[in-house]
Amino acid sequence: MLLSDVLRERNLPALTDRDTMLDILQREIYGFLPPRPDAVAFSEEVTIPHFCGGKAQLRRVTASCTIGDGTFSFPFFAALPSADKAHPFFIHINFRDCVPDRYMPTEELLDNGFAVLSFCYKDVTSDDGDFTDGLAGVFYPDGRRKPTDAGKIALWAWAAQRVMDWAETQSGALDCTRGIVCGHSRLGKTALFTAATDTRFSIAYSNDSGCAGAALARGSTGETVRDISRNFPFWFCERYLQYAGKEQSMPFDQHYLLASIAPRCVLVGSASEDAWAEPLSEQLCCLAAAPAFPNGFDCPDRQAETGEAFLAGDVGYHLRRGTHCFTRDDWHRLIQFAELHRNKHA
Ligand code: GTR
Repeated sequence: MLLSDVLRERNLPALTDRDTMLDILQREIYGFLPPRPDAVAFSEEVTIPHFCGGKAQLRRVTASCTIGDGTFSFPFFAALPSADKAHPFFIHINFRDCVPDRYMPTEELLDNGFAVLSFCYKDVTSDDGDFTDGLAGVFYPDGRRKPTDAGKIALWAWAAQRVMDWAETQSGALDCTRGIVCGHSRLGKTALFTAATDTRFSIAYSNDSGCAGAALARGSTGETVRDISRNFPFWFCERYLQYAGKEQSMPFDQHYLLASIAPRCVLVGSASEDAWAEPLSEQLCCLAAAPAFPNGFDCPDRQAETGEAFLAGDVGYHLRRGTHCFTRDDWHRLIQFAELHRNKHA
């Protein structure tokens, strides 16, 4: 089975320019990213001065954002290596606020020369239909949205961009030409949207993000637009819900999301037993987005075998053995990809 033949049968809308794709993605799927805050201030405390036996310092930072007459604060953590130089770094949008965490082997990431910034998405706004909670309540005081207003994914992405604002104030310790945003599953969708809408990120990594993330909707045998819009309508803008069961009429598909990250780099990770996120539709999405990137997708014209990784192009893909999870193997692929593409955008 040739990958290119399968892709042709999916009958996707053609790629277009980034501004147009971003406009469509925001209007039709995620809602428009809210504007930057009028001001953002940071306060920090060192929570563990000799983290991992002195390899790093662990700080808890609070970002306080002024938005019109309102304010919104949320915490994040920064594990900063002790070595006196500017490090590449991950901004990991996480399910929990633990450092380390079962999805985040912090010490190992430090050992590979990366700083690790992370926050818990629920500290930004709840993962449900309550739009009065947290950041949502600042933008929508009565909890009601217009059809193209931001859903929860766009609000979590907005917060990841505030962590990047802080990183830019740390020029001695962090190399902002090498900021990487990453996340798993719903937070993989969020990582892709974060980098698509903010060119400061040099790499985005989506792990098992699936439907409305890195998987094409047309022809998917995993989660469908109907499934996701029934179970998680609040992740999206209201207009997305009209496409349940009508994938063929969507004026976009998920390759627009990957292509909006170009000319920067994006890595997509799938897991062999994760049929819900659907590895084949994720790999096909990489192939469909490739023309937007200077160094495309360096992949043979066939489906990946379990354990394979195609990391040489600006779009990378890997297929890990196992189930839906953000594992050390996934992080190793991401580190490999980041090292290969380290001098691209400096
Ligand atoms: C599932 C959802 C997926 C994925 C996953 C997760 O229930 O259907 O789209 O986002 O949750 O985030 O763990």
